[in-house]
Amino acid sequence: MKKKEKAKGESVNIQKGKAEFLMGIDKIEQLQTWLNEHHFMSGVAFVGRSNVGKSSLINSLFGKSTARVSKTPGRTRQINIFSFPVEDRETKTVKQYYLFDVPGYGHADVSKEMSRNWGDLLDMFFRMCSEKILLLNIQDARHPLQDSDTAFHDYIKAFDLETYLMFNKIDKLKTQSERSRLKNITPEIYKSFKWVKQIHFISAEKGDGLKEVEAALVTFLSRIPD
Ligand SMILES: Nc1nc2c(ncn2[C@@H]2O[C@H](COP(=O)(O)OP(=O)(O)OP(=O)(O)O)[C@@H](O)[C@H]2O)c(=O)[nH]1
Ligand SMILES: [Mg+2]
Repeated sequence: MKKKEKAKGESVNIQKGKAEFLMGIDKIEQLQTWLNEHHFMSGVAFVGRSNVGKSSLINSLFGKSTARVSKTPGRTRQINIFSFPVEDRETKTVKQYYLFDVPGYGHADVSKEMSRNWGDLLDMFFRMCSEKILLLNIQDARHPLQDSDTAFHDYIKAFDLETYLMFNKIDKLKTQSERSRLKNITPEIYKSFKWVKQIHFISAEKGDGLKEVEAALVTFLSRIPD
């Protein structure tokens, strides 16, 4: 039985290069309307500090040039919504899900007004998105648990969303001791952040750990009842 389940899990995958950009939303009212109209949506949201590699990870998982990768931090100023297909090669079915590229938090270089708007947007988003949304929190492997990361976790714990933590840019960890220092903090994270169900060590650029992330993502999605 176990073997059969595993085999099925392996036959499900994201269809590469088929994610479709639907819209970028930066106004609260527009977001509320969209969320109301898509009440039964399921999918995945990518959230993290500016410049940690959210858009790069999206591109690696869903196909090149799905999201725009920035040269300057804080470029993603709106919630970008995409749809993407997941195929089950065994049953030959394809299902559509939503993907949300959420503006980075903790960017110091923005005006008060803009950062208030971000806060309001995120509030609306997290209040209205359901347990059908998986939250992927991306952090920089070289700088884990920055103040804004812990502040973000403090903030989202009330929403009770299943969350997976991605430590990205592990290709930049050059020494064994840097790597083991990062691995050593994981028990503490599971203990302090109960909503974090998985931790992955990845490189969106070099590809490390991405197969496991894709498998975890499609497993989460295939568990959601229709
Ligand atoms: N070395 C390395 N660089 C990466 C990796 N992932 C992303 N980068 C680089 O980090 C920079 C920021 O990447 P983005 O994907 O735009 O980051 P983001 O989180 O979407 O940034 P904002 O949209 O501004 O919040 C780019 O220069 C990427 O090329 C990685 O795994 N390794
Ligand atoms: Mg981005």
